[in-house]
Amino acid sequence: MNKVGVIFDLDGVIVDTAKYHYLAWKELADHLGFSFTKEHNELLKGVSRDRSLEILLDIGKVSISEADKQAYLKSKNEAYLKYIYKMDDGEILPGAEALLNTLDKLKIPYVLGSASKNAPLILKQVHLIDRFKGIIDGNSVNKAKPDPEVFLIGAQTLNLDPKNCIVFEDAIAGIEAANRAGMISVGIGDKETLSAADFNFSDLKEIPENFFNQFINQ
Ligand code: B16
Ligand code: MG
Repeated sequence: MNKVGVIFDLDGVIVDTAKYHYLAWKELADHLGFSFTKEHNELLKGVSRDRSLEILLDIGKVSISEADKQAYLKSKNEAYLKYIYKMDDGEILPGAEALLNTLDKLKIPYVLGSASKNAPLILKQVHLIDRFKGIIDGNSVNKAKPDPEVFLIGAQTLNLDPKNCIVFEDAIAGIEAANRAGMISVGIGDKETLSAADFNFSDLKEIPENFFNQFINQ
């Protein structure tokens, strides 16, 4: 029996929702009167919603009350959801479905480990929700990545030792979380940016089917 399992990050690995986060955060920055660029948006990848707002306010050098923060978190999410409701299967990133098919064939179980509180909705929109053995998301954790909590709950859901879990991640904070959890980390995206990962691929299409052979039946 296989002793390994996989934990997938969502944004940047299975789908690209960063572009919608960008549009929604930009709307808020415009409202607050400062510019928020795509480069700024890079800083928010893999970061929790609350922390993203803190970073955005730092960029604009804006200080607001706790009540306003809560109101802006709500309005930003409402703006973001307008884009999410328009998503469909066409937005699944190249190679993702083929990789899930490979894992099914190899009988390697997989769960989601995302910072997003919208993860179940996004997976529903792209019709992938029924494929995952479990969804661990921003609603399931107390501590955001780079804390390993989300992935450690993922290992429990898979009923596997952390060292036998392979994490696919596109964000520095996510790779750090996987490494701190004692898991096998796979960086998806820029190799230099994700140099702390155990393995690197520019996208999921690049992963050869025999990649998993080194971990199974050992
Ligand atoms: P939400 P991931 C993360 O998703 C995004 O990369 C990050 O930009 C976002 O702030 C975070 O989810 C929270 O998302 O506002 O939907 O709860 O990469 O961990 O799948
Ligand atoms: Mg991500």
